[in-house]
Amino acid sequence: MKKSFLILFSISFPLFVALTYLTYAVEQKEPEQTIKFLPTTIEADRNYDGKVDRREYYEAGVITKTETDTDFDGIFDETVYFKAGKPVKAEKDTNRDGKPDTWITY
Ligand SMILES: [Ca+2]
Ligand SMILES: [Ca+2]
Repeated sequence: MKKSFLILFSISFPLFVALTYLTYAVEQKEPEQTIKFLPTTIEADRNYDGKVDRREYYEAGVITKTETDTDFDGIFDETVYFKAGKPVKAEKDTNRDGKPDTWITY
């Protein structure tokens, strides 16, 4: 009786230790990290003519600036600046001379 107990113990104890370790190892596994891809620039062709007419710039996922070709002539004529994701200032070229002539402060 004593011998069989010893044999049973010598088999079961290492098994118990191994299972305990495996359980611990599984519980200690790092949680899956969410991989985020944050854009730095987004370009858009809003009138589907094959030319980019809007660019949005981001830092750490927060918009910082937009450039827009509002009349689709191939020249960007409006720039909006953002702070903490909100527009703070805009410049527009309304007379098509390539220079801003209208400024908006939000
Ligand atoms: Ca376009
Ligand atoms: Ca334009």
